[in-house]
Amino acid sequence: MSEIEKIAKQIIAKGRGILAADESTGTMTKRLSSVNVESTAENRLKFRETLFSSEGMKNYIGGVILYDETIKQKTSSGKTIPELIENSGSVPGIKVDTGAKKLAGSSEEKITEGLDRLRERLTEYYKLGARFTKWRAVYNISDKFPSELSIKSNAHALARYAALAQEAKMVPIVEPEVLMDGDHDINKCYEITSKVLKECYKELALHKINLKGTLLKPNMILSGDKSKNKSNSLEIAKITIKCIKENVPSEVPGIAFLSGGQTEVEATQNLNEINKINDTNFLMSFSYGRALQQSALKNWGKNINDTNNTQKIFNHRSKMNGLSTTAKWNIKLENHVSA
Ligand code: 5MM
Repeated sequence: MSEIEKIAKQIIAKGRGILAADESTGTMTKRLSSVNVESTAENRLKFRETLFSSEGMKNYIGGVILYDETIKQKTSSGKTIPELIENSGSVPGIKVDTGAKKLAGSSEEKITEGLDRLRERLTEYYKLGARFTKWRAVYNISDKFPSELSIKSNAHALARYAALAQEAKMVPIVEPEVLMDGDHDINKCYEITSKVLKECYKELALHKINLKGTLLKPNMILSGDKSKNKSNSLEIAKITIKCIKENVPSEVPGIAFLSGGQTEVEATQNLNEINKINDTNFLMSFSYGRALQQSALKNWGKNINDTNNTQKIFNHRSKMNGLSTTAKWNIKLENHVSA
């Protein structure tokens, strides 16, 4: 087994998942202002260091996705951030796209950029300690979207990124996110996500990607956030597994779902349900941003020096999600957190 194949499995081995802490400065500024904290490089580091040095990292977080600023920062004790992550047995990763921009030709849609100088940036990130990478494409659902142009051009960019990441000996996480915004039903989300995934794997094959050394980070199949017909966890789990089975080649070792605007408990419950009925060989895990950090951030915003309680909250969320990867979570466990 090659090194990247080992790493792909290691970061989402049973009981573990990924902490997506790769918010760009703009997004992080929104998150921090929501809890009335000024977005300085120092504060962004302080919050992230609080999470990365918590106990929950050791047992439940197999990988952390960093942002360019963070991977170059040092902790209060002088360690690099990748060293801090490795010390807890987790693998440092890096977001390498430079964001979703207006798609020329269909200007209400987005194309993810970042291919220019990517080879050089990947070499630098490897030296800094990154062993896996992430690139996110976004698609909106509406009567006319996503267009064929958006599906094809984003799949092409994802595949070119994945090829360069593997050339640089890092695992590419392929993240095509079909957004939850809208009033569409769950079947529409299934239909669009299927189309998007098919196109992605067509392009990945064309670019000769070793699928065993990749991970997929998709959305779960959900109805739109404004839909009147909400599905229950079992329905979500069934249709999500169906979509994955039909569109993801069996060589892909695992799926690390994004949370995409679900509440913390919804994201945990839905993944737990997926693992209860998972009849595939894919490891089914998480790569959550908001669903791992929201409550911890809220507490930290009240007092940015309250490391202890912020870590307790993060440990709890990490544990709940860790349990959901082996279908051992249940709602009663949610009452046991104390901040
Ligand atoms: C953590 O947020 C990530 C980066 O966001 P921006 O580049 O827009 O600042 C994002 O890619 C994230 O990794 C995924 O969307 C998953 O996060 P959620 O919160 O949906 O689980």
